[in-house]
Amino acid sequence: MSEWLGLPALAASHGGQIDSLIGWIHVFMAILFVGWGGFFTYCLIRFRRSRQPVANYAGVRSHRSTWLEIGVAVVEAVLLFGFAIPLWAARVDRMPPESEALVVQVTGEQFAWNIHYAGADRVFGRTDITLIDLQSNPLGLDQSDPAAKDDVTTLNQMYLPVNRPVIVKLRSKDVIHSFGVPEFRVKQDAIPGFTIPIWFVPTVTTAEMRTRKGNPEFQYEIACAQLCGLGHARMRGFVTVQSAEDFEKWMEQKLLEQADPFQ
Ligand SMILES: [Cu+2]
Repeated sequence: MSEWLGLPALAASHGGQIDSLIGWIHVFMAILFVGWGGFFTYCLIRFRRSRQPVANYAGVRSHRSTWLEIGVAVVEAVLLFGFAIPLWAARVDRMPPESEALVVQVTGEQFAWNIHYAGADRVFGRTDITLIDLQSNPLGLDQSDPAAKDDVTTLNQMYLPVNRPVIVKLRSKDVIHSFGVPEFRVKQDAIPGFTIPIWFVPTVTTAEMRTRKGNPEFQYEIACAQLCGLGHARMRGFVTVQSAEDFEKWMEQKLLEQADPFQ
C-alpha cells in the first residue's frame, strides 16, 4: 500500500505499522468522503427549490442519521483505540533497554544537527554551556571528563549500524526543531530544556537503498520539520546506515581523527 500512497521508501522495522495506519485512514476517509458526498448530492436534488418551495419546519423524524453518526464515531474509535494508541504506546512506552541499543544524542541548533556518541564506555561526557564554542566545540563537551575521552561528535553526519535498535535523545540549544527522517518513519520535535527519546531500528543500509533506488547519490536525510528560523531550509543532516562492522570501523577512524585532527 505504501507505494500506492506515494510514501517514501521504508527503512525501519516499525514503519510497516505506520504505513498500514496511514493506509487504513485513507480507506476510512474515502468511505466517509463517498458517503457524505453522496448524502450531500442527494440533499441538493431531493430538497431543491422547485420540489420544496416551502421550508419544512419539522425536520427529520427518522433516526437513521443518528445511527449513521454513531457508525462514523465507531469507525473513528476503532482507528484511535485499535491502531493509533497501540502504535503510539509501542513507540513511547516500549523503548528497548539502553544496553541493547545504540544511544545517540542529537542536539538541534540554528541551523545544524550535532550528533554525539558516547563511545565504548557508553557514558556521555559532561557538557557545559560555558564551554560551547560554535566552531571548535558546539556541544560544550568537557574534555577533562574521563567519560568524554572516547566520545565522538559530528556535525550533520549521523552514522548508524543496520538492524540494531537506535535510541535518539533529542535536545535543542535554541528554538524548537524537529528531527524527521521519512524513510525511518520518525518525526519528533526537539524542545529546548527537554531531552526527548525516540527509537527505531534501521533495516536497510544506505548502500542497499542506493541499489534498490538505482540512485548512487541517495542519502537518508534528517530534515528539520519545524520552521525554526531563516536558515530552516538548509538545516539538513545525513544518515549513513552501515553494517555493524563498518560502523565500528567508522567510530574508530573518527576517534583517531579527533585525537589528531591533522593526521
Ligand atoms: Cu530547525
